[in-house]
Amino acid sequence: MADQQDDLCALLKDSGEPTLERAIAKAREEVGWLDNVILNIAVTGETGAGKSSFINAIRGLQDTAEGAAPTGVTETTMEPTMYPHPNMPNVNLWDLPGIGSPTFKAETYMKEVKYQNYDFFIIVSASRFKQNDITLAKEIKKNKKNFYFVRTKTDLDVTQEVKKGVREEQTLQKIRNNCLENLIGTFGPPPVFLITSESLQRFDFPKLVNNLERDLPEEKRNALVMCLPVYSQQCLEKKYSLFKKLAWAVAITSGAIAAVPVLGLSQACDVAMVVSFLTKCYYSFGLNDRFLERLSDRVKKPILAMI
Ligand SMILES: Nc1nc2c(ncn2[C@@H]2O[C@H](COP(=O)(O)OP(=O)(O)O)[C@@H](O)[C@H]2O)c(=O)[nH]1
Ligand SMILES: [Mg+2]
Repeated sequence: MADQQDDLCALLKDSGEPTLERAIAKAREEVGWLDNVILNIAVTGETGAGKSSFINAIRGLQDTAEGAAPTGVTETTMEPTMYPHPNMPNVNLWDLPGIGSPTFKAETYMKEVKYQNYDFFIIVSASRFKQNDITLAKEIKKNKKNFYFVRTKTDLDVTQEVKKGVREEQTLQKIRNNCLENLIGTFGPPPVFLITSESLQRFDFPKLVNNLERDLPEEKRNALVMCLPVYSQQCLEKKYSLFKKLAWAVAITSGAIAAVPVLGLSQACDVAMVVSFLTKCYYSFGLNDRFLERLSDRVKKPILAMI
């Protein structure tokens, strides 16, 4: 009993609220979004630009994994294709056909792809951004949505230039200038993020995520942090603070439900909520077999030696 009292006091302290009622109300608000928040990310660009590879990387899937978006293929379906996140079914990545194809003319593109369904747009190119990309960005802006220019396959340029004796930093600066040349007159200096879907921790992907987090409302920002694969220590730390913040809320809410005086039901609710939360932690931190196997391959250590 004394232990329970101590636990309750600790939970109240974490909540920052003066009374249990207020703490429960706040906790309910905090966890309410967990199962309900919806995040729709649109990825658009020419065929071959690297849309499908980027979508797979964000979903933490290798291109050959079951359920991965097919890569290196000439697109035949000319309509938006939805790829739900494997661990967060309310987070969807949308592979959109490039602007300017006969079916998707620049003027009607936004309407055709049902722009209002997406939280933001990633405009992907493996080279310079072209007039169609600029037209699209203008349309997105006109419709009060955010867009981000993402330059893919940066790893290939860097490797090629290193062979000629050019340092990585110089190559990155050259690509950045090259991309900005086309865009700067139209948008001021728009952020362009240089990435490689082969390895998200390299180049500007962390910066892109910081920008997305800055622009998204809190619940969607949390969903983004939760769903991204662990690609860096900073990413791991963000996940850690998010789950830590949520842990007290889940503890209080599940405890409050357990106080409902309906025989049998209270415990069922309590356990289901805690299990659902722990399952989210498990996948978000990449503790499932598939992620551990990939990590083990990358660091060249057996799984048991990493734990
Ligand atoms: N090295 C490297 N290859 C990439 C990258 N992104 C895509 N690719 C490759 O480029 C080709 C086309 O990519 P894909 O994602 O299918 O392009 P999409 O047509 O825009 O969906 C595939 O063979 C990918 O493996 C990247 O960042 N780095
Ligand atoms: Mg594709």
